[in-house]
Formats: sequence, structure tokens, C-alpha cells
Amino acid sequence: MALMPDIQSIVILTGAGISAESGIDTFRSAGGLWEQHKVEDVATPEGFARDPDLVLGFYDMRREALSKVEPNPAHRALAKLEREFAGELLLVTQNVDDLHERGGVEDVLHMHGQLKSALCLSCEIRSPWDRTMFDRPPCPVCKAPSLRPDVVWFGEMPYQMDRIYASLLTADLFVSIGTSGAVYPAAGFVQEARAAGAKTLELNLEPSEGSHHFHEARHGPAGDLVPQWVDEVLGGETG
Ligand code: BV8
Repeated sequence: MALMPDIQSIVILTGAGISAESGIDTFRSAGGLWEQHKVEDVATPEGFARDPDLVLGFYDMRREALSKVEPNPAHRALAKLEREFAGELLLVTQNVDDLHERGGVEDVLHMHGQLKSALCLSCEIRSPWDRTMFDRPPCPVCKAPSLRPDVVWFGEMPYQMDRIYASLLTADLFVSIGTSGAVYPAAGFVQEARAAGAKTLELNLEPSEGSHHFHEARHGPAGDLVPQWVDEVLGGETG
């Protein structure tokens, strides 16, 4: 099905699959992040309370791995879309990596937080962070040794949900890239957008759990599908 010619506003949701070709483990592929750890042990407030060393170490490892990976063509294609698309664009990511930013995207909405941010449990202020937390470093603001990863764990409220829902209601096109559609509320965005009249497109390696909600689904590596789709949306204006 051809995409709508007059697309004025696009909402994009990305997941771990867009960073897979950069060498960052996804959550649910064989040997993925959750295979190495039980999610309730490392991505819940209860798990953090039970074993803070395990959780701080898990996120320290993932934060340190960021310096060893690079953005891939899918990340760079979305930066080109942001630069050249004349309409409204909102990029929402479930990813806590910084590859969208390093790929050139200016405005990224990290609904599940980010590895390179620290949240202080004492003063509740967030600070940019690219070191370890296992060693209980002092909060840059209040100096208390009470930093936690600024990521959204299961049972916690994702960030900027009002802004996301407002954009879903007015989007002409909702595109989901590299996500299994396994975790809510992100997995429900396609239904919100479709109910509000948006065209919906899934770009994923294989059909996701929510594939049936999409008007169109294309399957293959994001590094191939996303640049091709961006060229379509920009009307083949690629240089
Ligand atoms: C909330 C950040 C409410 C941390 C993450 C029953 C019991 C308990 C809870 C629930 C329940 N039912 C629903 C819930 C709520 C729960 C939930 O949905 N659970 C699921 C498991 C059922 N959700 C929550 O708890 C959320 N909060 O509901 O709050 C609330 C209400 C009021 C007040 C307070 C609270 C919060 C969820 C956020 C958890 N944090 N991440 C971290 O990163 O460590 S989740 C994490 O997994 C990701 O952020 C992402 O959201 C999620 C799924 O990951 P994906 O990105 O989709 O990755 P995945 O590996 O699954 O899939 C990758 C895809 O890519 C695959 O499809 C693959 O085919 C594809 N792919 C692979 N390679 C490529 C590719 N595609 C293209 N190219 C490739 N090369």
C-alpha cells in the first residue's frame, strides 16, 4: 500500500532492534539482555532494593558498552528525516542508548530514560552521567551517594506520556521500528494512533506481537528498511 502523499505529522517509536546492527543486544533475541538476567532482578524497583550491586553493575556494563558501538544507517536516516522533513516529527524511543543522538537526531524523547543520565534518590535531580555507579559516587548536586540509573523500570511510569499521547492523536503516520511490541504502554501506541486516524507502518526484522494492528508491515534489517523508507517520505529527494 502506498504511503499517504500528504504526510504532515509523523510519530516514530523505536526499540532495541534499531540498535541491533550497531552491536547492542536486544532484550528478547537469543542471548539477549533478558536471557542473561531475570528482568525482575535487574529492571524493577524491587530488584534494585533487593540487590543494588547487581542492578548498578548491570547498568554500568551497558553504559560502558556504549563507547564501543557506533550509530548505524538506520539512526543516520532518521537524523536526515528530522533535518529535511517539512512537517512535524516526534521521535520516541524505548531505548536507553545514545545512538539516536550520536546518529545526528536533535530531539529524542527517551520514554524509558537513558543510560547516560543519573537520578539522585536524595535530591531527585537528574544529571548527565557517563561513569559507573557501582562505586556509589556522590550526586553532582547534593553530594549524597544515592544515584540510580535514570531508566524506567517495570512498574514505573514512562516519561512524557502526555506529550506522546498528544502527538499520537494528531499524527498522520505512526511508524514503529525495531520493537517486539511486548511492553506497555509503548506497545499500545499503534492502536492509539490508528484509532485517531493515522496510517500505521511497522519496520521490523520479523512480525512483532502487534503486527496485526498495522496497515502495512515491512520485514528486514532496520539498516536497510529505514533509509529506504526515509527516501520515500522525502519524496526521493536523496542526494
Ligand atoms: C507501567 C528500560 C504503569 C530499562 C524497559 C503484568 C504484570 C506486571 C506489569 C505489567 C503487566 N502487564 C502489563 C504490565 C506493564 C509492564 C509491561 O508491559 N510488562 C510486559 C512484560 C507485559 N509495563 C511497565 O511496567 C511500564 N510501566 O506500565 O507503569 C504505571 C501506571 C501508573 C503509575 C505508575 C506506573 C514500564 C515498562 C518499561 C520497562 N523498561 N526498558 C532498560 O532498558 O533496562 S523495557 C525494555 O523492553 C525496552 O525499553 C522496551 O520497552 C521493551 C521491549 O524491548 P524492545 O525494544 O521491543 O526490544 P525486544 O528485544 O523486545 O525486541 C526487539 C525487536 O527488534 C524484535 O521484534 C526483533 O525482531 C527486532 N530486531 C532485531 N534485530 C533487528 C530488528 N529489527 C530491525 N532490524 C534489526 N537488525
